[in-house]
Amino acid sequence: MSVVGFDVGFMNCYVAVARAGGIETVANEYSDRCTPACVSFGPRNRSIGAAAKSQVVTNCKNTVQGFKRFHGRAFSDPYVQSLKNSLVYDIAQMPTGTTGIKVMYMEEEKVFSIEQVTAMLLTKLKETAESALKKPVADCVVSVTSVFIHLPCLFFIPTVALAYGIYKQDLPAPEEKARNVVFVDLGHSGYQTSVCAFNKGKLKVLATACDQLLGGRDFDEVLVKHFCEEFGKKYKLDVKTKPRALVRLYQECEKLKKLMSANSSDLPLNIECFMNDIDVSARMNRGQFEEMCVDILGRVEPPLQSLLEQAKLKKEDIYAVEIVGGASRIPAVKERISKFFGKELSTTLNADEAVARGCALQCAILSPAFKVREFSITDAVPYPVSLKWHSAAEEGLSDCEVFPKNHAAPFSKVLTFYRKEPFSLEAYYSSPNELPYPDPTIDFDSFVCCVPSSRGIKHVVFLCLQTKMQTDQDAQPAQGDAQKQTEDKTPNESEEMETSTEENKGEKKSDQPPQAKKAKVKTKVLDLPIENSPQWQLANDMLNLFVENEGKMIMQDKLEKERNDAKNNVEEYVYDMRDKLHGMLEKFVDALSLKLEDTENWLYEDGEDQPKQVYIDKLAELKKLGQPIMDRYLEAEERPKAFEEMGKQI
Ligand code: ATP
Ligand code: K
Ligand code: MG
Repeated sequence: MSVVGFDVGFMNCYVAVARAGGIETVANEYSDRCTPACVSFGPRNRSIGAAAKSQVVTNCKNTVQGFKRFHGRAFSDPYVQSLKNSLVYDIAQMPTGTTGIKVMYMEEEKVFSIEQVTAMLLTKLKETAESALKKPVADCVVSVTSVFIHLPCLFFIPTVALAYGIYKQDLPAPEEKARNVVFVDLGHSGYQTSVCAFNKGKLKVLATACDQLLGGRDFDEVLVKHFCEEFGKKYKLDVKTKPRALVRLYQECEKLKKLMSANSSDLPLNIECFMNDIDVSARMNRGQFEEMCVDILGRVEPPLQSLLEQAKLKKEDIYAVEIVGGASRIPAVKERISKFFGKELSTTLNADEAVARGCALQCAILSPAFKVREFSITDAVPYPVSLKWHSAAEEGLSDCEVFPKNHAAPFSKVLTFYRKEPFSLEAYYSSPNELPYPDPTIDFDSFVCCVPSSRGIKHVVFLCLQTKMQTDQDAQPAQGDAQKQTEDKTPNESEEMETSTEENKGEKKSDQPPQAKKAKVKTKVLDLPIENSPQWQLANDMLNLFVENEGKMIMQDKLEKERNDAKNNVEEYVYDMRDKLHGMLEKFVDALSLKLEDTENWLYEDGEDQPKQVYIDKLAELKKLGQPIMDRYLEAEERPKAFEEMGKQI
């Protein structure tokens, strides 16, 4: 059984695998542990990862990067609309209303949904994992940002914190005062922070805060904007009109930004043949850069402030501040975080690989194939959840907040309703305006379940918030999943509803509602199917279609690769044999050398683009001529040796 963690970043992806010896980040076919989140479409195949990134400039209209931000967003979402003009590739509305990506693929215009493009990337990451493990991926954990509230997984598993907690040897004992550690991840697109309390074998998320629209990209954009203006004045170039030039400028600005992290002196930016055959050049230093980024830098502190307020902690209560994510390397960012907490920052975790490693660890914990040191994780509910139901007396709707912000999760609560009639319960996010996608056009997902009528009047509903691994596509908490309880009381506002939390130790007991103990009461246990009004959840038939199409595209890529390999074999043979003909095979040359020359020309003309079999046949044809020569050569080589041998024997 193979256990894998994927960090699917906005810009960079990492793959970590769990092995007997521990967690290991694995490299792709270019011996690079970082795989760019990039997919490129061509007339015959797709390229994914590093191969796609190399086409960002040459095939810019059909090379897609930075697509993570479209997840769960309507095409009409103002944020998506605001991005439309700054993208070099086209986006389009999917029939379901979500955002799709429009490209030329196999010489046809195609629109792929954001899920499909992400699946393509995952196909590549899976291949990377499988070639490292030499077996198929059985289980995996994929990182998502804490703002992916539409997903059935519901919670942000604090993977980075997990990676920290499991390896730290000196955590306080369970009965001692917990150690509070702040984690900061500043990636390319998002800024996520959390504060966690650690004891030996235990981690509790106290609070999370994020700025989902702050990342390294914003710093690149400041530079791009600046140089567009400068080149406009200096060279009279309107960079924004040329997608290719714009893409190159983004690449160069990102490089410059990284250089400025290491170097505070004046640095050059040179691009040859940038636009209209003009070479451009400019200079910048860290001081100027920081001045230009002052607004962006001002967004570093608010989430940190919010963490302390939510967790009711003072700066002195924080033991350490751990930073990860590529953009956390920007000196001004580090300076601000460090100044805010009044302490040196720690870099215990690998800034690039921590998330993938944490995912692999989480996967190992969840997988029965691995034994990981006992470690308990209590996550925090990032957005409060409420329940709504029609009260029995037809007095209208009742509701109550069952899981307030930062409530522990996974967690199960037992709610008791006294009803004869069937009724429905609807779960929803209590404060829609606090949700990360403040899009007025979206009616937020709600989860409804119908409780059927029963002969008795007492209904006990288990409400579970969980981060358990599910094979089922439904976000349907089975009763057996009830995992945890405390003495927590939910406010009881309605007469017919009584809420309490019950002792459920292990799965066996939780299968049986507590009433079962009383002999007179007959208990019927039902799984209540949850109807999700999934704005953006893929319907099953759609999902199947996508899976099928992905399979076809994988096959197409494979065929194209085989075709190219077959072509390369012909080419290689031509060069190899020609070398030999001038060397060791010289005396055996006959028609072959002409044939080789013909074939070489053919490769650049009619043979440029042929089906695989044509190349295979061509190679066989050449070998038919070449092999006897090789044989004769070998024979001639062997003959004197054989005589020598014979001589010795005589
Ligand atoms: P996200 O987490 O938002 O999905 P990601 O995981 O792809 O994005 P990372 O790989 O953590 O992002 O970080 C990439 C960002 O970090 C890019 O903006 C990159 O330019 C920036 N970065 C990397 N190294 C440095 C450096 N030395 N100085 C400044 N910025 C850097
Ligand atoms: K990353
Ligand atoms: Mg990241």
